[in-house]
Amino acid sequence: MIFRRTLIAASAATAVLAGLVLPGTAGAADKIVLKAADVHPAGYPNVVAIEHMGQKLEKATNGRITMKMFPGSVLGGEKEMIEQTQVGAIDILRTSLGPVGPVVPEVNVFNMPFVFRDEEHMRHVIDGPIGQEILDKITASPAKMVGLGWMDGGSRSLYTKKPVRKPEDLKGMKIRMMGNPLFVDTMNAMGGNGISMGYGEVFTAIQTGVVDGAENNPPTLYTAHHYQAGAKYYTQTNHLIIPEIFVMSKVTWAKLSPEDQALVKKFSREAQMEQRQLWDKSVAEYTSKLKSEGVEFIKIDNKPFFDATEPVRQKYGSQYADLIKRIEATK
Ligand code: BDP
Repeated sequence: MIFRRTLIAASAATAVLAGLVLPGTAGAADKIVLKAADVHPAGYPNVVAIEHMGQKLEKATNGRITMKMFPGSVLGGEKEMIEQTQVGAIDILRTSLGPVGPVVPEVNVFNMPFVFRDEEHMRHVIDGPIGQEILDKITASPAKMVGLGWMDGGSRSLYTKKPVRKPEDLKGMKIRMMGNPLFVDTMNAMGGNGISMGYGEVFTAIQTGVVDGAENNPPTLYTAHHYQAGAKYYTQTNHLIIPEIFVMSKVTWAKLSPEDQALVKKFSREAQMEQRQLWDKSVAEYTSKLKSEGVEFIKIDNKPFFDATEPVRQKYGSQYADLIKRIEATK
């Protein structure tokens, strides 16, 4: 009983002390620790760019706002992390736009196969008004997330246990795709069998033959070691150029002052630009590492894959015909 009373007295004292903090100086109660998360490991360009954003926030607020990064899927796969972000258990999430599609269908325009001519084109679109519109659509949707900025995810190509050069070679092959029906449709149209699966399960699935391969960019193929599970043929289909995104939980956003929100926006744009520099370096670095590990890069004419996926663009794109015209018209 005495112990209980002491505790109550102690917390009352803390409350009084908290009230004594002078205006303009940060008291313990004002401190904000942003929990950031990513499936990628420490050192990956996307993780580094978000960490730098945290350091800038810390400096600009004299240590009032800090960030703690949880890389390497320690908080779960992207689907689970999106859910945690929606309820405020994660403050900042960097995720592929793929699994955001089922939550905010409007973003699927960027998830369509061959919607961008190349990575340069994608960058111009995300940096310009269309990129901002899609971020705003996420913010305005009921998904409880604020769209902060974009990142480069390069081009996704196929990697398989047996070489693939044309759509017919994919016949009967099970290929892991990210969790979004659009991607399963894409792989089925490309000639294989699309299997929707979380990123964390792919290594074992390739190794045990549950799937015959997957698709991704070179940095992910390298850092996730999928080639070591047996997928050693990398066919340069470049079928998906999906920008990645980072978002803030609306629960967190609502707790920030307008000044803090403006800082977050400013440093988000800087993170978007910084990640790109890191990304270009990492693609070159991991491509050569993959080659030295014996991964065979197969150059192909990807037109047959482009043609095969036309029905997917029709199915998912017809409702966004104007937007697609504007994407195409972006130089
Ligand atoms: C990587 C993305 C990551 C996805 C992963 C996947 O950077 O966000 O989780 O692909 O395939 O390229 O699930």
